[in-house]
Amino acid sequence: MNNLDAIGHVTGKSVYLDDIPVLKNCLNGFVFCSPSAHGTITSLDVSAALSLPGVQKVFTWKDIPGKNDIGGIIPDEMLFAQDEVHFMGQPVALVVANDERTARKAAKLIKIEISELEVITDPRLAREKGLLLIPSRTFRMGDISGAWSGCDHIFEGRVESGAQEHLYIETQGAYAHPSGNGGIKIHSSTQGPTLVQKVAARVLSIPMNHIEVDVTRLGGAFGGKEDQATGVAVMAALAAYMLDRPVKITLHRGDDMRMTGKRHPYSSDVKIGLTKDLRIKAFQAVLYQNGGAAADLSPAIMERTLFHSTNAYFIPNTEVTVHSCKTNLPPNTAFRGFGAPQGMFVIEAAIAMAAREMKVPARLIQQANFLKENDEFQYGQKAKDVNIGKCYAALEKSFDIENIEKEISDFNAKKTIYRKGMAVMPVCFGVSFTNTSMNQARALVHIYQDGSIGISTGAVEMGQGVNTKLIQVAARVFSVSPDRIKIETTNTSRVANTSPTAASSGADLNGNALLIACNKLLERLKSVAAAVVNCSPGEIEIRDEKVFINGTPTEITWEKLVTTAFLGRVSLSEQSHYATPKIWFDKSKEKGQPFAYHVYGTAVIIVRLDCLRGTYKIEKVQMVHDFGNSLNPAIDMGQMEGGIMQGIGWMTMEEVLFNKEGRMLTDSLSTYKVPDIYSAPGELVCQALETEGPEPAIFKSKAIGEPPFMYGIAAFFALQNAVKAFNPEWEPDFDTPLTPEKILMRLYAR
Ligand code: LUZ
Ligand code: MOS
Repeated sequence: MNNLDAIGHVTGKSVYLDDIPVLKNCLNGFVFCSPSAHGTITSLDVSAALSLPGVQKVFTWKDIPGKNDIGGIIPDEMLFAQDEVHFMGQPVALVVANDERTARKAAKLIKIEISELEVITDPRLAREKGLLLIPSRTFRMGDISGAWSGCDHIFEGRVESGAQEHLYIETQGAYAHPSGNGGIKIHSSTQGPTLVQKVAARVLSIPMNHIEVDVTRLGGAFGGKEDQATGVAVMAALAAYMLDRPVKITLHRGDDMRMTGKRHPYSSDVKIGLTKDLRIKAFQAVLYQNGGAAADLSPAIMERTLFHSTNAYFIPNTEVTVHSCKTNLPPNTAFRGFGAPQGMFVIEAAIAMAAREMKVPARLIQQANFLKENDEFQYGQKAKDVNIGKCYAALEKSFDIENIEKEISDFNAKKTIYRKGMAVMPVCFGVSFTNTSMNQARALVHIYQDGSIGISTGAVEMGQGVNTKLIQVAARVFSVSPDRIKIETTNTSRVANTSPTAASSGADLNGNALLIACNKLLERLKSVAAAVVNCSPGEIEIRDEKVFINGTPTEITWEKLVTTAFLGRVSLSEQSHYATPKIWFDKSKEKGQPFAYHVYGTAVIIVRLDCLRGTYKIEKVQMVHDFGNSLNPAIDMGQMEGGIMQGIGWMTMEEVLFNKEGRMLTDSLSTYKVPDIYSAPGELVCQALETEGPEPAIFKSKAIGEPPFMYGIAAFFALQNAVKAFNPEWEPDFDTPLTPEKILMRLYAR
């Protein structure tokens, strides 16, 4: 089945937040932000802005009826700065005017005086000064201090990974209006409608039932709207509530880039110990997470970094610590992979260090240490249905790695201005929110009298195709045409207390909840049919919109059955609840079974480097990926291609820069380079590993959102290998992104 949004998207008919017709008298808000990254506000004068004709109100923290707190996990983030500012771009005030231009103009008239304080952008420096967002955490297994003596080789090094801008096509925005009986309705471009509802209630000091959040679809999110859509939505709600008028806020691209957090940069120290036979005996790492000025989702991201710090390997003795450091940058946040890519880059860098010194291809070290069935992860879970070895073997076979390696070294031996490089990236990604309580979902299904079906869940469509997958689930259970089914907007009044659509688990959680509701309705309809034809419900089947008895078709159509049920006063609505079974985690021991299952796969990337210019081309990406039993191969392949491209972008060209004063230097598309069509791989081949798929995955179709992102890490090591082939004297360092500029310096480094 095609993505049901495809036609709407290409014809421009899909409705996004900015396409929702607003009510008469709608006002526009513009956010006034801190011009300084750290300081004490000594004066704030909004009088000139307020007196500009067309300006209705300038909101500051003083106008908040409830709590000035929008923190998602811990209460450390204000809606509007109060006494101090902690990052450049931090909201200080909201100007609300009759139109956006006026609001923007008025914001320029606001006078703020700030007594500057020291700006810290380096996470290591922050830690030295004791600036941590939350207490540090360590995952341990085996005996790390005793393990070194058993190693034949020990290597140490430093690893840096950079930030990444989400660059969702649709910027952050919200539209709120009074909805009667003291309520507020918020249309928000958020992955987490319930979080918006909860925080708006807290800030306005009204109960959650007075706030309705509605989401049609997002123009991309990638994690950037899991937590960070909340601020803008709550500002719109505040203004709508206080002024009793509709209010809309849409961030311009530059403002969005300056105000919102990115993927966390990490700076890490790593030590790895191996035996002669390439077995990794010991792995120790200390990671400094650059959290920005407030916790946001950093605690959860830190946790996922710890879970994935050994990637797809079994390492008997490990000790990994993450410090979540408070700096004067926008609060860094969720981004596809959620800390896992950063953790995996560290272990892969350590393997690359070892490979170089031991003069073997890194892939042999990777291969010698792959997880096997029932191996224990450092967090206590036993690895099940492990197929990393199978993925690698399939890749080796279809790709003929050894032969390609030889071709590449022959090519490099010709010493043209080009060099080629290759690298392999295995991936093991745990599926479930690491916070066990978030792994729950609900669905509401109505069958209408005419046989059409309406579905509400907590899933937010953001281009990933979850709505199409949900339709497939219902169509399969009822055995009706997908045309009969409509997915409603995601709305907190219809489906309450939802988890954000995140952690690659939107289809699993909401799909399983939907499955339960549909099955209940199906059983009920079967009983109705059984009563009509005088048999037992067990003999009834509904197939292709017809009722069958013991395999024989009857005259009863789907529509007739539904009408009969309705006239018989049988309920045609169902609401259901799903909670992922068997998962748990004990934080006091840092052990448990946090994931419903793991996704495995292996990719290889070949690059061709122009050693005169430092520019490069990704020649080929080939991978073997375990999709389980894919519910929608077209959608899953789209996620695969998009994910790997985004991963390659993070590793090679997307460079977020802040200066010492905490000013973002890459706040537009002329200074922040993302992959375009010219950066796409010359060839991309994805082979599906045929597996049965795990039970908790919806119809055994494995989660696809995040795992492919990490294949992109191979691009970094492939480029490194190409540079080494040109400049053998170069001592490789591990500092992403490996931009053409950085490559050029390394090509000629002595
Ligand atoms: N969000 C979250 C996530 O709140 N918890 C998670 O474990 C997670 N994992 C991946 C992406 N988003
Ligand atoms: Mo996410 S990084 O919002 O799954």
